Amino acid sequence: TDIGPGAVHLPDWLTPPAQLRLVEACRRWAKPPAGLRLVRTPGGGTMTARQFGLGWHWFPYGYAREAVDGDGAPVKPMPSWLAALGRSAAEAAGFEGEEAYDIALVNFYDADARMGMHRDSDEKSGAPVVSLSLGDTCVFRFGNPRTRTKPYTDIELRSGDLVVFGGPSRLAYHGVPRVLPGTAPPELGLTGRLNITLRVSGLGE
Ligand code: MD5
Ligand code: FE
Repeated sequence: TDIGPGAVHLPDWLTPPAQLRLVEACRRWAKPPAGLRLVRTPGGGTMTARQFGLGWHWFPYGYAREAVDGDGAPVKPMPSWLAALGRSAAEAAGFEGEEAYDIALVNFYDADARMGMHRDSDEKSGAPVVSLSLGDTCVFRFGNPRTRTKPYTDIELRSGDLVVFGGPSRLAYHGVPRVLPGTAPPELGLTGRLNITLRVSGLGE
């Protein structure tokens, strides 16, 4: 289903076993070094969703190979199977491209976490962003490329859902106003929500 120009939502794209494998991989990657951390914003605040990266580490506002605002350790590599999953997700949504997915950013939301309206503009490539949701359902706010306010559309993203943001939606404002606690599939053993975004850095080697 299209949720906007170039934004494609494929509910239940990941099978339950595929979801479980991703959650288990996230549990390993979230450990130090360069594991899950609080993101500090330049204004002195902290984001409520915690994050880690594979391949590249995101900080406000850029990318580095080390967890520069965390423990300083080198980021874990982007596994080739995850890069391949990014490509097949983009293709499932109708996007074609030759650039390799070389970044995974994983956000963990507990019951109280949210993400304010923002644009993802630190990548040097226009390749679509692939978003995979695991665990608790959230309300995702899909905005527009001009303002962080209306018009926007709120949709629920559930465990296993894929959304691909390409074309004119690549630079749209978006956020996560809330998480619906206790809605995760029980077999994942997950309290909270994980979101994996797969991106093309455009930064080269
Ligand atoms: C999330 N993560 O659910 C979202 C999913 C982030 C972030 O926003 O920056 O880590 S990615 C949603 C996204 C990416 C690129 C473009 C658009 C949405 N969009 O145009 O709406 O944790
Ligand atoms: Fe974003």
